[in-house]
Amino acid sequence: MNTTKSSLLFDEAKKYIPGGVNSPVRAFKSVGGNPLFIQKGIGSKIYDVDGNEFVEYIGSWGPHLFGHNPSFIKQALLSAIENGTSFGAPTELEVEMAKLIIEMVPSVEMVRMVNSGTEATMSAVRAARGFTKKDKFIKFEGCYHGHADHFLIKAGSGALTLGIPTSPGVTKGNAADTLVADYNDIESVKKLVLANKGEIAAVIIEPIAGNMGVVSATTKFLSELRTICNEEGIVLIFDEVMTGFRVAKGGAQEVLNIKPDLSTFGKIIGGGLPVGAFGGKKEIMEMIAPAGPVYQAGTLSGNPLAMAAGYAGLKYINDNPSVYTILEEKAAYLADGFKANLKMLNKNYAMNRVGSMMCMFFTEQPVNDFKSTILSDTKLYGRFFNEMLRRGVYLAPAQFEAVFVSTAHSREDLDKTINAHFESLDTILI
Ligand code: KE4
Repeated sequence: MNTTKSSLLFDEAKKYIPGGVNSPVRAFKSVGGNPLFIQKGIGSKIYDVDGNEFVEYIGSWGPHLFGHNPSFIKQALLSAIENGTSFGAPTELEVEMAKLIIEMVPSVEMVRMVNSGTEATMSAVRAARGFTKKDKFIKFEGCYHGHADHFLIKAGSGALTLGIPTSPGVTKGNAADTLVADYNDIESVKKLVLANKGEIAAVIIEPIAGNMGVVSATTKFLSELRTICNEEGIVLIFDEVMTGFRVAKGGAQEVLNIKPDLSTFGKIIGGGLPVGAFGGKKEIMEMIAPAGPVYQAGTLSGNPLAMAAGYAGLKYINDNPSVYTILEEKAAYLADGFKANLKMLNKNYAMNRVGSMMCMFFTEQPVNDFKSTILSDTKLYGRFFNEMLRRGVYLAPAQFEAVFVSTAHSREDLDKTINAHFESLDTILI
């Protein structure tokens, strides 16, 4: 596979951009080799600057539920741009977008648009602190909520992949209000609540974690968490930046049937443009300026282009809920193919899947929390990733991420991936 142009571009990029990339996980650091510079994406395929074609499963880390550049999102953007790009003033589409999110996610009574998942989660925690007048909050080891200082404590995704769970630059003061519990372990939550009685504003959790690979919280754990939050006056925040509109129309909270007080969104609601959102109970959201005293703002929040792309995607989902049946069929077919391969290779690697997001771990133990996920052999994952790349399949360049199946992945794409999966494992497991 010729990757000359990508290598030259990467050498140049490293002179001007930290690590040559604008987000760490793109740098292929944990899988080895150099990142590929992408020229374009169409449907289930991406093409790099050397002309290589890949069936890809990153989907821009989640936004592309319908594959790259679906016509209805592209058309929405082309017509929106005729009116300009951004006004810094309210527009009708922002109202329609808020109404649609509220219609699709019953726990959301009010919503504020922002420009990234990080902005959504940091704003949700601030809203909870303003509402409860308490400072501390609980997160879970292995969950990633973006790069705001107080989240970079035992985080997931890139922070985990790069082995820097607690980042330099995060002050002791900031970290002091962040309490870290163990995912799917209600006793660890109870201990923190007891030790910090009356001081905890919020619990934030990925109800289906996608940043330590894919690991779902159990409904038992979440319902016990819900009860504790009710009893203690703690705001329960579901970080659905990845799972929102991914695993179901109503997100993970629909699949797991637990109602949070606040939810955060991103990725799919932007259709590939920078968008995040946080929303939930009216009494909490009305704390947000200018309705209330909790300040939160953003120059490009709700901007017309991002709203056009995001609204087109959400409206398509709302009008075609069969999207999730299609995604389930495709993802199940892929997972079954992987499982058949593992059987033939006499390997019992853990595989977790919820709808169209899944992860295969290089450990034969079940993976249901952070402690089990880090048993994965990340070096072997790196070799697997590169073998798949050589065979024209582009997976996440890190073990602690998710594979995203889109409606654009054809049976041919899936068969190609299943064959490449067998050959790649057969090659590295000799
Ligand atoms: P952004 O600030 O990157 O838009 O969103 C942060 C975020 C918050 N919450 C969850 C559950 C998330 O998954 C994310 C971001 N996801 C990672 C992928 N694992 C982004 C990829 C990257 O950092 O480049």
